Amino acid sequence: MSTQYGADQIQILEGLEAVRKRPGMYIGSTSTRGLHHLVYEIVDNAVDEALAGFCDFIDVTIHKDNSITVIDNGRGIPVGINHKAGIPAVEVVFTILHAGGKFGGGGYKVSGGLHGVGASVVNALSEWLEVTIFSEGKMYRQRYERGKTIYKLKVVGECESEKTGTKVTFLPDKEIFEDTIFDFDTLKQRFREMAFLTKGLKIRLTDERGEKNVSKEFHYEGGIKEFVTYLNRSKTALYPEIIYCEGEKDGVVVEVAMQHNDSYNETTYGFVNNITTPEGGTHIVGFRNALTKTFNDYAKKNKLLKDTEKLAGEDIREGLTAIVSVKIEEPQFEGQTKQKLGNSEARGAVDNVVSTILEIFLEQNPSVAKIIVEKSILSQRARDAARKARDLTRRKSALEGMSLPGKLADCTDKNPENCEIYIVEGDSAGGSAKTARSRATQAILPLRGKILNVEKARLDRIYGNAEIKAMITAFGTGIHEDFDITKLRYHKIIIMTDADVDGAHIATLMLTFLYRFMPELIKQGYVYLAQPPLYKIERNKKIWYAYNDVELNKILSEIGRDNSNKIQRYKGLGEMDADQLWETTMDPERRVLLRVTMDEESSSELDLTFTTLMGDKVEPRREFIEENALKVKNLDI
Ligand code: 28F
Repeated sequence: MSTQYGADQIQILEGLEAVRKRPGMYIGSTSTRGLHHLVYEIVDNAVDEALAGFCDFIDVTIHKDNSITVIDNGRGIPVGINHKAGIPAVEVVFTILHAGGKFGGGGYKVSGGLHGVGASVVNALSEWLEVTIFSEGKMYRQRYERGKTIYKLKVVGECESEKTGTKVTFLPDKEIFEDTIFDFDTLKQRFREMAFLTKGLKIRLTDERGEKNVSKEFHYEGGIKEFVTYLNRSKTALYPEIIYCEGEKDGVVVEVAMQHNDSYNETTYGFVNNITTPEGGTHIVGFRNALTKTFNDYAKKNKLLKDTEKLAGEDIREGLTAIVSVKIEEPQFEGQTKQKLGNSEARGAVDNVVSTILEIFLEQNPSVAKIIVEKSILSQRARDAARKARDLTRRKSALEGMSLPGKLADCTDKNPENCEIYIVEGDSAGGSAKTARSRATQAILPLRGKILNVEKARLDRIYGNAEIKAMITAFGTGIHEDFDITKLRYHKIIIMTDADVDGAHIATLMLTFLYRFMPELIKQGYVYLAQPPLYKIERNKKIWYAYNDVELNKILSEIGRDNSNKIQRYKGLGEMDADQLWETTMDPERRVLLRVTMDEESSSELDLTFTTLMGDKVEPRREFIEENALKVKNLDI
C-alpha cells in the first residue's frame, strides 16, 4: 500500500508543507474567501478542459459534511506514468506544487496551457481528497490526506467504454480554515459568471445540506452576449441588438459584447482568463479607445457631428453595459491589489478587434448608430451644464467658505472618529431625532420625502438637487475629482428610515447615491442602516421591542400570550416619541446597526443590488426583494 519515498517525493512533501505553512500565499487568505477559492481552483481545471474543447458539463455538489465533489466529462486527467517524476500524471497534478500561481506571482495558467495548476494546493489544504478518473472503460482512484498519498493510483471498477472524465471530492482542513461552511450563493454567483464566460458549458450546483436538495444550472449558448442581456434585464435597452466583437491578435483572444440602456451609468466588466479585473487595465483602455475613435469617425462621416465637434468617451459610454473578456498566455497584474491588467499587447489587441468589427456593425446598423450618437450628444450637453453649475458652487464656496446646510443639526465634537450623522426621512422624524440625540457626537440631517433617484437623472439635475447638495456639504468630502475621504466629518453615516416598504425604498435611493458618487464611503465601511423596531409590547408597565415578526413571537411566548399584552405596530418613525426613538434606535448602547458592505469580487451582483431595486420594471424588483432582502451584514448588536 505505502509508496516508496525517494528524493523526489521528499521534495514534493516539502512543497506541499510550504502550502500548509503559508496558505495565504497560495489562496489569498484562510477566511471564507480562501475556502471558496479551493472550489474555484478545481472547477477552473475542469473549465480549462472545456476551453480545450473536450468537456461541456461540470457538476458541483456540496455534501452534508461540507465536502465538495466536482465532476467533469472531459478526457480525464492522464493516468499514465510521467517519466520525469516516475509517478502517474494525475499524481503529479495533485502532489507537486506547480511554479507560480495566482497569489505567488510568476507563471499563470491559461486554457490549454498549464493544465491542473492549483490542484496540489487544494490537496495540501484538505483533510482528505479523492480523485477518480473515468477512462477507457475503467475507473481509477487515488486518495490523499493533507497532501500525503494514501495509496497508489489503482483501478477500482469498470465503466461504460465511452464514459470519460474526472471526479474530485475533498474536505477542506479545519486546521487551516477559520470556517469550513460553503455559501451556496457565493458559489452560485461565480458559476453563473463562469458559464457566461464559457459559451456552451453547462455548470450545475447542488446543495445536499438542507432537508431537500437544491440545484441550480447555468448554461448559455450565447456566452457573454447573454451576460449583457442578463445585466440589462431590469433596465430598458435602447435597441434590441447586442453588439458583439470576437477576434485574436498577437496571441490575445478578444471577446466583447455590449448594449446601451436608458440609464446614465456605465457598467463595463473586464475579465482576463475568466477572472474579474475590478481595477481595469490595458484591455479596458483598448476597448475605450476603440469606442471613442470609431463612434467619432462614424458620426463625422455621416454628418451627425460637425467637423469641429468631438464626442468624449464618457458620453459614448453613458448607459453602456459591456463585457470585455480576454484570454492571454502570461497576464501581468499590477496595482495595489494586483487586479489590474498590465500587458500592453492586450490594449492593441482589444482596440484592433473592436474597431474593426464595430465599424462594420455601425455601417450595417445605421439606426442603432444614430440612437447611440444622439444619446451621446445629449449626455455631452448635460455634462457641460453640470460642469458650469459645479464651477459656480466651487467659486462660491471658495469665496464664502463652506457653509453647512441649514437643516443640519450638527454635533459639537469635532473629531470625525467620534461623530455620526443620522440621515432621517421626513421633517417630523427629523424633529424627534433632534430631541432624542446625544448632541456631542450625533448630528441629524432631515431630508424631505423621496430623494432623487440618481439612476434616472443626468448630472446637471443631480447637482441641482437640494437634498443631495445638503448631504455632500454635510459629509465634507466633496465629490468626483474633488473627493477626499480624509475630510469626512463623520465616521458613521447612518440612514434612518421607516421600517416599511417605502422606508426601504428611500434607504435604497440613498445607498444608490452613495454607491454611485462616493463608493469609498461604502468600501471603507462608513455607511450604516439604522434598525427601528416594528413592534412595542407592553405588559404590567414593562416594555419590550421587537424588530421583526420572529422576535415578536419569541417575546410573546416568553411572557405569555394573553389579553394583558398591549401590542403596538409602529407604522413609522414619527409614531415614536423622542425617548422611544433614543432607546430603540439611536442609543449606541442598545441600538442595532447594519453596516453596508460591498464585495469587490462579485461587483456584477452588487451593482444589481441597487439597480434592480431602482429600475422601473416592477416584477424583477419584487423577485429581488424576496430573494435577497438587503445584502448587508450584521454589526454591533
Ligand atoms: C474535477 C476537476 O481537473 N479536469 C481535468 C484534464 C485533462 C487533461 C489534463 C486535466 C497532462 C500531463 C498535466 C487529458 N488528456 N476536473 C479536472 N481534465 N488535466 S484536469 O492534463 C494535465 C496535464 O500532466 C488532459 C490529454 N491532455 C490533457
